[in-house]
Amino acid sequence: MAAETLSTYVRNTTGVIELDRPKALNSLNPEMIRGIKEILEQWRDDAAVTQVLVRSTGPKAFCAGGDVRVARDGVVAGNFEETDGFFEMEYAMNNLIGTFPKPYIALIDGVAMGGGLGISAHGSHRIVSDKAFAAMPEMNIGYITDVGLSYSSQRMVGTRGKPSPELALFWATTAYRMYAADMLWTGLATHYVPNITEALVDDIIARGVDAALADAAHTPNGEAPLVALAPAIEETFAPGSWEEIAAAVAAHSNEELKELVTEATAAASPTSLVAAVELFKANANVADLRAGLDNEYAVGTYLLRQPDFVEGVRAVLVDKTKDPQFQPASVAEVDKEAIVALLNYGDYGG
Ligand code: QUE
Repeated sequence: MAAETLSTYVRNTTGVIELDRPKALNSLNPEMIRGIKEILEQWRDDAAVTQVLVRSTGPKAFCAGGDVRVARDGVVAGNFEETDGFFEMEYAMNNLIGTFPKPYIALIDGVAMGGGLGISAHGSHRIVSDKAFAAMPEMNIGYITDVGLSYSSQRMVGTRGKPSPELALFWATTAYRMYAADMLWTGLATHYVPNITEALVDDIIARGVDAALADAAHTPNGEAPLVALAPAIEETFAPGSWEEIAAAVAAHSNEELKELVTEATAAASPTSLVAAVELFKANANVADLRAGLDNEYAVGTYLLRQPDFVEGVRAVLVDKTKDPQFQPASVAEVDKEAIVALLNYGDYGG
């Protein structure tokens, strides 16, 4: 693997994937995605590789997402075939991780958003540090929660001991930042190591991930912030429509939730919010991760062709003016039926 933004190599019997694009917070460009996909296909069937470790070379970010600036350029140029192909390859890589037959270990030692969760959350070992946080902010760029997370987030169990589709939908529509304690409680993370060091990496490679974690893993101090918020979230983020959710939040006695949701969705694409609710409804009932990714692809390729994606990436990442003019501008005007028609609702009865 020669791409300068990614290094892959085998140490002892560990396949190591290093993200090395620090100026873009390791956001995944097509070369990086292709490189990860191809090396995983090789290591999956290579008996000399017993586990895979993915990490960042830099101290700041694990991975801030997919390179949506490149995707936006493709859309602006009318190059939909290439842009669709980018997402198709990324989702194939996510499914490869979700079905990987060996330990797949992600060292989440910094920001993990969007595509960064797609290369970590489907693995068997998601190790988070005090520098880790996780968010899905796609509603701010006219897109939806993808890379398999609209499927897997609804099924995660965590130390809480049960999944919560409502909490998952809350997380995916508000860009709420989960830090280590929230990630362990909800199941996004499996292990907590306050300070991830080279010694930990060396130990994982020398003795295997489970032996290393038996010594290094800790329990976070204090309660996860979501413990207190979860009851109100579960009373309001029931799968219905975004309008029902917004009305339930507005009528709820929990002022903290009301404020948080109002503020978080003020600059969100109305089309994204409607699409996210439908996508989560559909992906609550599909058979497997691949079917969940197929639904994301169907809605995602549709959204790339709507005005909000180009406008959202412009306002958030290109010009950074944070003033997106989304169209339609209200949830009531969104063509929900066009989105519903794209989705496989599995065995969902409603
Ligand atoms: C939504 C997103 C992304 C985002 C912000 C959003 C995303 C992404 C980045 C990002 C952040 C910093 C960088 C960079 C990219 O931000 O996918 O190159 O330096 O990659 O609201 O989906």
